[in-house]
Amino acid sequence: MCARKSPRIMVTGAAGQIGSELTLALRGRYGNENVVATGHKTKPSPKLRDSGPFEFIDVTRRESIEAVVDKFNVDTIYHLAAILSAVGEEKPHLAWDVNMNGLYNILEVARERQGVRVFCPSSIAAFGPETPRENTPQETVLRPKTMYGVTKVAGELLCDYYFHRYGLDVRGVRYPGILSSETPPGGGTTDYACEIFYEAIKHKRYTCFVREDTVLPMMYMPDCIRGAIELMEADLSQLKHHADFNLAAMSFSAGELAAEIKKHIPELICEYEPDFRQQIADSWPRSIDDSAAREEWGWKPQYGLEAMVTDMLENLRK
Ligand code: AKB
Repeated sequence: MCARKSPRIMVTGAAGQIGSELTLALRGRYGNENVVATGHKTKPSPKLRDSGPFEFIDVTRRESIEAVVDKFNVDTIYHLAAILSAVGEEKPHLAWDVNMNGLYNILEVARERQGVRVFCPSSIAAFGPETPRENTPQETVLRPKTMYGVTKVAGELLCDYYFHRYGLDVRGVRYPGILSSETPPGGGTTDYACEIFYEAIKHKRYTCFVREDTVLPMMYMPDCIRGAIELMEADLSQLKHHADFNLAAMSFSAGELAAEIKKHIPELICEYEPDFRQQIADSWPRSIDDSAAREEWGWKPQYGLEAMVTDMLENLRK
């Protein structure tokens, strides 16, 4: 029996919250030398830098993507480089440039080389205030009110266009807020759910920038990574959707999260001072129907609130 050829992977945004852990998981699965991590300005952690190739690129410049894809003979791109919702509201032009022109360049580089596959995450930010907020369906109103959300909807449509028009195998999920202990998130609305852990351990006090009763869908990093890899390994012929799979794991309010952490750190004091991010959070779903992902490629989350909090605190204390 001949061994299956390992994919040759490039990860953009590899120094970011998801990228840093996804790159290591991909290297563990497919071999260190088969996964090239790329970043823009953020310096890679020693773990990332020393475990395999790392290159600096700017996704808004197509030549810089092409150089790495050709140098490493890349056949699969996990495109994570993006500006998130909160920074996107402060810098909407930058968000459009990085998220839209960056994605367009990635898709064009993949199209021109034929056979290059792409993973591009979307987000719950693709939804808006007119979308049903409970158990948000796969097929529903997509009228986001943030620039980040606009780029996510347009990105989903662009990816689907490339699939139907050029046969490009491009896949993606609508991620909820992601919780992780390795690299802090930056510039998102769901960042409070990570920040509270760091502050609870360091200062036993946290001022949360959304109201206590704010409920959002969330996911723990091991599920987030498994979701990306499982979708990319799924049989294409089984997929009816491509770049827009709803994906869910758990939903909780900021107050419920603080209460769960307090079970481990009883001295924790959490206060609530909502800022401009409250309005963004209020425009997003509270829970997600991910039955299409379950049916088409067998998605099943493993972590709920309790298990995630226990594991996060254990990792952060290490
Ligand atoms: C953000 O808060 O902007 C992101 C997201 C939900 O896509 N974490």
